[in-house]
Amino acid sequence: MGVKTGLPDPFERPVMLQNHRPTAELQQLDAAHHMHPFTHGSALGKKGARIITDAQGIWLTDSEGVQLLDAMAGLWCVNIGYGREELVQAAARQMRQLPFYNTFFQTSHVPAIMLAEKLAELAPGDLNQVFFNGSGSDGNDTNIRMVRHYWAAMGKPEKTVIIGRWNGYHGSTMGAASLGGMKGMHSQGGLPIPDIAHINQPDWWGEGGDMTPHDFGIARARELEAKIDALGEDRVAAFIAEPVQGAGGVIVPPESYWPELQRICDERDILLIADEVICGFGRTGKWFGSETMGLKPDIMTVAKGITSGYVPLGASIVSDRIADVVNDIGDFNHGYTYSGHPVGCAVALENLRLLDEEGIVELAGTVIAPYLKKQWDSLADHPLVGEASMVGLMGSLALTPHKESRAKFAADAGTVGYICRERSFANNLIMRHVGDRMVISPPLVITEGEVDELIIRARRSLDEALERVKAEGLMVAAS
Ligand code: PXG
Repeated sequence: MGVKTGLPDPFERPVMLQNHRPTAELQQLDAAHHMHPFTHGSALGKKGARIITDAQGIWLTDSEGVQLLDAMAGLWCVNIGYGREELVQAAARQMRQLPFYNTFFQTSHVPAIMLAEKLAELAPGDLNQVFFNGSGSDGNDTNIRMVRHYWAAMGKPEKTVIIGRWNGYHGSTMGAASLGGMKGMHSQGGLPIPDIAHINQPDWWGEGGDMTPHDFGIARARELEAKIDALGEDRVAAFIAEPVQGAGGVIVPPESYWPELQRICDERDILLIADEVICGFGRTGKWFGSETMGLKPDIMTVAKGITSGYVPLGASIVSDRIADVVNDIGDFNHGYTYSGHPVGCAVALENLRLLDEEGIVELAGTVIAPYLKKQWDSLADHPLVGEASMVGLMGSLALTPHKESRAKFAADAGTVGYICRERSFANNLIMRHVGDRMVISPPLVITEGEVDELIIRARRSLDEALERVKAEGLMVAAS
């Protein structure tokens, strides 16, 4: 029934295939009633969605009983892997005891208190106070309001502009999508909101031209300085960035980049918001991307890996410097019904306990990440691959028709990436494409044997994609 992986069967229990309607019927109902995010709905309706029914470890099973290697950890979030009964029990216990209570009107509850303490302990520096959100997007909306409120409380109400980066991703709400630099998102629904600005990303492979990576990293960081000068320092509240861009294609900045940005933020009194929604909780090989990349944020946005995706939860982890002012000035008129949801907090606590006590983050960073990097780097010799990058357990391949010149394809961006992604799905490997970059972010619990299997499937997918790209006459560089 399942596809042979060459590995021991990762399932400890039989795959349940009989508990749902036939695939075609499910696809029909999906097309009729379910609107998918970031999807051309009617095109998907014609093709039919792949329906996932079951998961264990790093393996998914679809409605036809086929096993897929999930090299994306769901959506960059299932850090602990699928099927951890301890998280199920934590949720069930909490639902029985206190399924919901709010934290608005001078009340609190044990899971929120314990999780806030744990996050303060894990987070670097003086990031000691926590505002709970439901997701990464509404976390970044919290941050917009909090930093503007902070500066107003400091007697500088004109410091409202927040600078983000083109091709950065911070979520899908009006505020978060405005902070992000996805032009396809800005073109729908009247974005960006006022007082948001953007600078260019540190993508040396794609945009570095003849510069060395070092010089390019410095130049891209200094765009922040130039933007602050152009806007006026007294207008700029904060700079927001992912320590390593995820949704933008796993863009690993040159080493010179973050130290220079940190210098600029410090010298110009600009708050630094690190969006750790993907990078947090072990993804980069340490607990937070800020540690891996050496930055000292004033606020960190976290979500996804905080619960390993088992239930939704997000948080803004805030420095004492900001939180003390916000707490003192009066009411902060902001919050969500599900801020600090007890079930989310209970699952997060159990998830963080396991990541910590089982040494999952430690092992991922010191053993699995170097092994994955070595194997992933071996794909750089493939004729379709220009650059292989990997930080911790997030990696990308830049596809190119001509390695030496780092050329882009003449075909529309994403045409070749999509072909490679289709071949990858055909080989039962979930590997995404972002334009013409292939990206992975497997669960932290992936084993060395499973890494080998991932690489075998990725290479096979690249081979098949190359064949098709050549056959369709697409192996042509843009002029
Ligand atoms: N910040 C970052 C850095 C993210 O990656 C968000 C904020 C928003 O989080 P929520 O929980 O509101 O989705 C994200 C989300 C993709 C993809 O295609 C990436 C995300 C979400 C959906 C798709 O890579 N990241």
